[in-house]
Amino acid sequence: MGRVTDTHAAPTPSSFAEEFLDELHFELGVSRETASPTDLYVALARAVRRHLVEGWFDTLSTQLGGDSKFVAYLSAEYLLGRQLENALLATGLTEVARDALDGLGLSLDELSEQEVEPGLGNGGLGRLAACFIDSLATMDVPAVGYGIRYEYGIFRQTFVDGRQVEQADDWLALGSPWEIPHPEMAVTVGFGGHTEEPAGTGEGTADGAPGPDARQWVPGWTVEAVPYNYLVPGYGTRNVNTLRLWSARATKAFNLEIFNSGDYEAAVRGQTYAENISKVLYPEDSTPQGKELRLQQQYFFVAASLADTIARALGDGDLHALPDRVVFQLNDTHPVIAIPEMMRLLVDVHGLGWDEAWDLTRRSFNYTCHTLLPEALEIWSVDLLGRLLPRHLEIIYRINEEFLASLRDSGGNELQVRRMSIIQEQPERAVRMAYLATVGSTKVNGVAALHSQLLRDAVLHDFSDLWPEKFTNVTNGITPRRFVRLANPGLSALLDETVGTGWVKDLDQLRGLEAHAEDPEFRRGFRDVKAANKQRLVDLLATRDGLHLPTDALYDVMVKRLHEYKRQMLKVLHVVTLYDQVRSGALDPADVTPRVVVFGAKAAPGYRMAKDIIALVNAVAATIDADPALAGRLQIAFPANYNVTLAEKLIPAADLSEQISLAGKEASGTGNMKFALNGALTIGTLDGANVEIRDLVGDDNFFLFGMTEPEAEALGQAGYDPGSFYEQDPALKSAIDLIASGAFSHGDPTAFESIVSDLLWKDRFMVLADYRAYLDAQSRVEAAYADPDAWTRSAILNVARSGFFSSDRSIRDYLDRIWHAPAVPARSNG
Ligand code: DL6
Repeated sequence: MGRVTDTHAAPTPSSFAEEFLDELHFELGVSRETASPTDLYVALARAVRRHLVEGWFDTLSTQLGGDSKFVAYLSAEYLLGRQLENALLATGLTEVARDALDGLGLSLDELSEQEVEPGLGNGGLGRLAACFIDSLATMDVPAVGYGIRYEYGIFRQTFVDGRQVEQADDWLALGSPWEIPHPEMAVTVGFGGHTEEPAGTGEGTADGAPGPDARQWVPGWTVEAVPYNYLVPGYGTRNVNTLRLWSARATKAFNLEIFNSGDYEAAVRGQTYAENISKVLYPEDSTPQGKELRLQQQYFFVAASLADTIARALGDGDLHALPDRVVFQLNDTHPVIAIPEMMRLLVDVHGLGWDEAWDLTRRSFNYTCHTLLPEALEIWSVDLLGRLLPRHLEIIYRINEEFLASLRDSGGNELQVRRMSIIQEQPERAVRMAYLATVGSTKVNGVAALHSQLLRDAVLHDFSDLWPEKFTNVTNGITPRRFVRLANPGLSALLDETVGTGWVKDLDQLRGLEAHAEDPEFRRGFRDVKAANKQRLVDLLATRDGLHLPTDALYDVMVKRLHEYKRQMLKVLHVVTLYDQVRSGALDPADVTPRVVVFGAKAAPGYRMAKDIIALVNAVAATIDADPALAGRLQIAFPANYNVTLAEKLIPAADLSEQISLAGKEASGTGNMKFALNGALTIGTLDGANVEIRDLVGDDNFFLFGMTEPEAEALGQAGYDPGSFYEQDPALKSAIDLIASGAFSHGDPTAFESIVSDLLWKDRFMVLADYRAYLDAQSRVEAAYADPDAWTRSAILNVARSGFFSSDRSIRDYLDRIWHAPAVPARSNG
């Protein structure tokens, strides 16, 4: 299903070819003969974008004309993936474009390969934001995604001697045909300076006098935030929403002043400093970066977005209508500085009284928490905050003072007051951003049922005792457009034939597949799709990474950021154990289920242990490759630079999805959903959304293992001793000893010492405690895989029962439980 965007005649291959050539000749200024593949891709992208613009104008005029409420989604990350195929799908132009290009002797598929994906996110959190804006557009919800246009996205990963080496992701080197810059709409953002008594600046008060609680912030320096619009087309609708990413530019006044003084070098330095703000994405996903620049980034995009939002929602209208016209969703703590910024705008700029402003602010904001790791809860030292955002710090102090006073008034004791204070005192005075978000929001949600429960019971437990009604859950979801319709055309065709085409917008319709799980003919078709997807992957990895892989094997896939809590190490120990057993003669290679273990993972550049684990995976891969005994039986494939584009090829080929984090550590996971929806069976712990996946797909169609969260917690409390697990399990001992012996490092026993000693003496995420259960579960996998019919039945049921994990459902839940913003379908003005 596409749409005819224009009121003009629907494009034909020949009219589209004309538009394409028009772009190439007149916009890019190159001839067909001299055009490079990139030129051709850019011209194609721009020709496709033309067909989004009219729907976008209609959406804007519909949404801005009425008195609808809109969602302002504030996220420091959007991991968008490639845009071209998605835009073609949304406009219904895929075949037209293909035919048009064919006619010119060009290939759509080849040109699509030219696109460099915008990697403006680290992992799950950023990809979730991308899925959400897709669903919001598809469901006609007035919404703007706000974020940062990083000049360099997530680093490109290469391996040198098996170790990760990072390269800058210069994704804008050849320009981006998808963005529309609006330098004329730049917003000025201040930093530093001091605060003082205001002198008659209350713009919002009738007489221009400052409001009663106002202070005047005199920033020390400013930058301009230039908006770049990205069009976000809905699927099967005229609606095209906006993603607005901000880019930093030095202010003209700033430059001019120094230029006039003749100090050109200083001018350039100043410009560089200002523009650094949107230069690079912080390559972290679960540890805070105590970097000033990071805080600058956060405030930069939040301040610009709030100014933009207020203008959009209210124009010159009444500020008191704010919560009825806009709802802000804080995607994790990165944008939480928006809360004091909103207070500053209302109190200092618009002259409202503090209480009134606080009421409006609290009613407008909501906060999503995405973590359970204490070290991932952002804090900012008051020193830094005071230096960079002095007025915001004052506001935070007052919010805290009033909050703590209310706690005391309602009988809270001093211990409780100290625990709940937004300001931590030790080891340094710092602002706890998750607490600020909780106090300043109407609703706080976790991202899977278990996660939301653990937020209530542990991470934010004092707050949930105080305000039980504030806490809710919205389980994450993924867009079926990108992750099934585009990524898995074979499965999509089978689904269309079997349940009709409505599933793309209403994923619950996949339930209709259940009846076919018993049909041998359907199973055969389903198996053929999987086999074709494996072939597609094998071909890709041969050209992309020079890997030679069999298709006739169990594809066992673990792709996600490299983090100890996700436990890639457990997977490594499984592979090492198989290798060890074959090597020692305990296992006949003929009894090993042919298996390709695929890893995909980036490690944060400063995360030593994660990088060591990457090196170990590559070392084990090389050793196994070199051993003829395992040829055709066991192989590790670790393609470098795992990203959205690669995920779209890997996930549809997978048989087994590895979701093996220590229970109680993965907030949700979204890869787990993508795999299930593409017919992979999960081997997993009761962690994050695995719990809901298992409930829905059925215990028989999921390989469960490992401790539960309470069991892991209890083991930790009792004093976890990994060494005792090592001593008691000969296979485990032998696998670890093999790594320690240098068998994977050319005899060098020191190469992986850090990993071995951490496992034996610390093992924070209890890899050793879950090892035996994991191996047993892998034996169950092998037994099940030996019966292709039963396996396929389970895989089909995974697909049929995963409709719940559509991000459309997540958005419906946000709308019902948090946002209360009705859909407003775009009206055609043509
Ligand atoms: O909610 C999206 C995604 C979850 O699926 C993952 O489980 C979780 O680890 C991830 N969280 C982060 C945390 N970043 N910070 N802070 O990336 O969110």
